[in-house]
Amino acid sequence: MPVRLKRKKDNVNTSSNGILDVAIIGAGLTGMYALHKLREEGHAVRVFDRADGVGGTWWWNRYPGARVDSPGAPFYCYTFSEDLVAEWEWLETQPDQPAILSYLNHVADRFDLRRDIQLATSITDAAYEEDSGLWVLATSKGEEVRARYLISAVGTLSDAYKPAFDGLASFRGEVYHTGHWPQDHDVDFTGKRVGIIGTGSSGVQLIPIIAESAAALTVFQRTPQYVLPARNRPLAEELKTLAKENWPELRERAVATGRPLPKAQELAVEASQEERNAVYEQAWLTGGMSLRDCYGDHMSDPEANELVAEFVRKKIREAITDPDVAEQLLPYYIFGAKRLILGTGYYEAFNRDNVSIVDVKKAPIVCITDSGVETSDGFYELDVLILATGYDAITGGLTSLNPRGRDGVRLRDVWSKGVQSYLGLAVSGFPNMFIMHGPQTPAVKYPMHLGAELQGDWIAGIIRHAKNGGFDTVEAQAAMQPAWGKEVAAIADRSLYSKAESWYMGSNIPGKPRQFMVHLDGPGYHRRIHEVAESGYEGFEFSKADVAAESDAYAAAVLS
Ligand code: NA7
Repeated sequence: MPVRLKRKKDNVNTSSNGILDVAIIGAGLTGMYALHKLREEGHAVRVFDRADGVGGTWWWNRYPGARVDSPGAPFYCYTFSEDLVAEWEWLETQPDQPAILSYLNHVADRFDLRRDIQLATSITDAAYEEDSGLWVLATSKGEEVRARYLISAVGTLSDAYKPAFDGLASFRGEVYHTGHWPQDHDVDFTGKRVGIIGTGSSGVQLIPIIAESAAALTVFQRTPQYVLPARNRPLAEELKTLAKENWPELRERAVATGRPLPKAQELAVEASQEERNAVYEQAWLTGGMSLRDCYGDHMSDPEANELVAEFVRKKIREAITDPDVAEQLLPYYIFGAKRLILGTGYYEAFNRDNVSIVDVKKAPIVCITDSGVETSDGFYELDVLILATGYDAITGGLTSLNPRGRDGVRLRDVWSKGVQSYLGLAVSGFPNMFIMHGPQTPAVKYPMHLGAELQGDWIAGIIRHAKNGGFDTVEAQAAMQPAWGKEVAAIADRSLYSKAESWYMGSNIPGKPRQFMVHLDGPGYHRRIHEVAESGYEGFEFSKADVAAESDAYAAAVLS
């Protein structure tokens, strides 16, 4: 029988030398929920985050204009506590970054999370110690932390991607990445010549704001986007009341269908042109993701997809006065296959005299010099250069840590030809490590907080199962991984999401294996992991650690 280590209560979570039950990397919305849940289960838990505050991506993305660009309030929030829902007032339909960050800070206080969150601390190494069955972590503060379980809650969009442009370091002006926006001062664009590379969500949100004060703004665009009007506005009282009064039912529907409110069942291809146009116009006026969601076949039937895509192109042509500029902004790939973007005044910004667009697909960026950007057909002198170039999405946060599993094998090597996992939650060879919102899960295609809660509950369940059985080690069986990979790929192949270059596929990062990384059936995914739990965790191996080694490790840690 393994010896349960006795710990002095006050030693747990305060000393970096104590053995934790669970170490969590990341104090964003997933890590905060995992902390709450696992602590409720009686575990000694500590969260580490490199930032100076909680909030994960909402801590870092402080660029002007950053706001929720998925279905927003009152549903972009934690769902597990009716009291929390009742007491929090959302003011706008698409809350901005300060509003989301203040909500997450409220959650940290409300559930007394801060005492177990260690900020301004990067985890610089994570290695599984075979003999003891513990994870040994090194921190940027020079500490060594030992934990039975390791949870990666590093976020899907946390590893900022800076393309390796020749000469970038030589640029003498200001350089910012949207994902690492300055925390300590506002960036003033007044009267400056600003260049921005990238027109994903971050670029699209930022561009109209810079345009208002910059002397000149040059937008370096590689791929045009489908930008839908966000139409952020005060949140209607009726919707606030509906949400607060019906939360359990709405939550239940969101678990079952991925949406708290019913989804349109009508098909675009079956509607008459007149009907369809009326529906599209109304959805365009309503804003948010209404246009995508106004028919049920946009993301499954190429014909329906082209109908809605052409409607957006028509709107872009109408919004932009110069037809040549409009032409450059027209997207011709599957609508929604790259993440749809919600913008405010984006297309209109290109009607301003101080805004110009440069197509870097036609004339690629050759280098950055000390004074600007050189493309194959021109030079653009700049005072400020903004990289809105996105993230090594979904896997980058974890592969940049590159944990070492059994036999010192590195995760990056295991995933060098593509992600392998079981349920997207665990990787064979990496016992006692769980991944939240990682690859091969619905992370970015399911209500974020709800997905974090369901995964957090599942992880708490498997840890409880191991503990009750007297097991120290839980590991995904290698044989389960290929089938899981096929299951995720088959769902992607049936949809239109996998039919374009996007960060869902890893195609934004040179050299990254192309593989559709998102499980597209959120409700099905959560039913599936629930069934695995019900079966007694089929596909996982539970074992006991070497007790002597564990005791030695504990003694060494306590004595050091
Ligand atoms: P995204 O959506 O990944 O957008 C990155 C943008 O940067 C996109 O337009 C890219 O063009 C462009 N990019 C990337 N590398 C280059 C190079 N080398 N040259 C030119 N252009 C480049 O990141 P965001 O931060 O905007 O948004 C990420 C998510 O965060 C978003 O979905 C929201 O949820 C919030 P490409 O399209 O790849 O041709």
